[in-house]
Amino acid sequence: MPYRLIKFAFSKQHPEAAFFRQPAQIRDSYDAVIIGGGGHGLAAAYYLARDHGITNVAVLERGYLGGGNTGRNTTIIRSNYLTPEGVAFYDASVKIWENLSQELDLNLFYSNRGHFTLAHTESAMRTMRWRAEVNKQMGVKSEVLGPDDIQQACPQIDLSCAGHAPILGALYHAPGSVARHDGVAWGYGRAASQMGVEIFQNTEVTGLDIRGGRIHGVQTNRGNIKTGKVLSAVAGFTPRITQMAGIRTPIVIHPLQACVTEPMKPWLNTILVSGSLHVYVSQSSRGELVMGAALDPYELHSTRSTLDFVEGLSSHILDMFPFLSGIKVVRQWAGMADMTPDFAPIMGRTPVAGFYLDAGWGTWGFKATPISGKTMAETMARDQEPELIDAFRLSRFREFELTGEKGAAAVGH
Ligand code: FAD
Ligand code: PYC
Repeated sequence: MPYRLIKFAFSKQHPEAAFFRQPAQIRDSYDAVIIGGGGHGLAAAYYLARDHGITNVAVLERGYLGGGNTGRNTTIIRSNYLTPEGVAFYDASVKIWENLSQELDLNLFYSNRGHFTLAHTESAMRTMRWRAEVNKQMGVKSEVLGPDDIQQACPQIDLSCAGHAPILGALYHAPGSVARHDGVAWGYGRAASQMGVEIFQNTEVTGLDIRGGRIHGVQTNRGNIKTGKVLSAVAGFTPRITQMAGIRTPIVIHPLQACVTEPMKPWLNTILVSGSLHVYVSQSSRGELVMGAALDPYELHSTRSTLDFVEGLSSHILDMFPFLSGIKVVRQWAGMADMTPDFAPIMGRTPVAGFYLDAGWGTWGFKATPISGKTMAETMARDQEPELIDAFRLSRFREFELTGEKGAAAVGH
């Protein structure tokens, strides 16, 4: 071990700046309180400060930053959605992602790989053509490719999938990328903190002070805070917070599991998703294969992992890549996905004045982190949603105006 490191460890002075300020005391009041220190909550805090000059903000996180779905996801970033509203929204996010490392001055390992959604049936091919056309109309690079192109991009794949489900083609989306998930939370947190935002970990919101149809503050395990603006950005915990607010949403929570293998030499340059086999895979910068599958099929507020999941996933991955049979899965985990009936998020104002909701991110919200932070900050600052998120308003459910993204939101739905 280098002498300098030993000296540093035993020194009483550790000059490295903390990643972000952690004030010992929570103040009695703030201009805005954000519940949830995941990517979305921290990004909203950052854009509130950067774009709207609102810096008297507290972010309250019941655990540690990025410890929710932000630090549990498989980091796929893309904008090849099905509805024009979805494509425009996620494309705006991709554009921010492209320069986010520079903006936050932190290497987020943003890595452009290209994204293949494999089609094994004629009806899946039809959806791919549909998505490609919508994407092209919106200026987003997506096209339908045939089996030869897939084989060329990924020579290791068995296109017959062990004869179970031969691959007929794919939707190829050149902007498809991956990034380092926890870095995103830390990057936004640090940048927000540098502008004056206060971040409190181990601080849980336990109640909301709502009187006369308006928010007046929050109760926490560390005392009460007065504020006229509250954002709930708590993903899998959303039903608990909306219950405190007396608001009904159609969100239900399902576990979503994922796993990684031991590291291998780089061989997979692209992101591959198979809707029919219900699996997806990419290779991380550390060489691990990052893999996931469809949602667990029942509602559950839990982050437990199951053997069923790795068994099912492994058998389908081996259909595509039989040569992986000797490779070990070294870690698995789960998050709580806040699912909406139309697979689109819920963003904006609510029936409680000053209480804003950023939820319904299910299996698809990591890629939206930058644009959701930006648009929710604007909504809070102006008390009015930007047009970009109009299709995601809560009232769409009672208006029967759903934003149907089921065919594009993730795998195997
Ligand atoms: P979170 O990161 O969950 O943050 C919410 C925070 O709120 C948590 O830290 C929680 O502790 C805190 N909190 C909750 N209640 C309270 C309270 N009462 N008081 C204070 N704090 C509270 N999306 C993609 O785009 N691409 C993918 O490849 C992808 N893969 C996924 C794979 C898995 C296995 C999972 C689980 C999800 C995946 N997602 C993916 C979805 C994505 O992870 C989420 O939609 C996104 O991370 C949500 O971010 P968030 O900041 O809203 O929520
Ligand atoms: O949103 O692309 C996605 C995704 C893939 C797996 C989970 N979410």
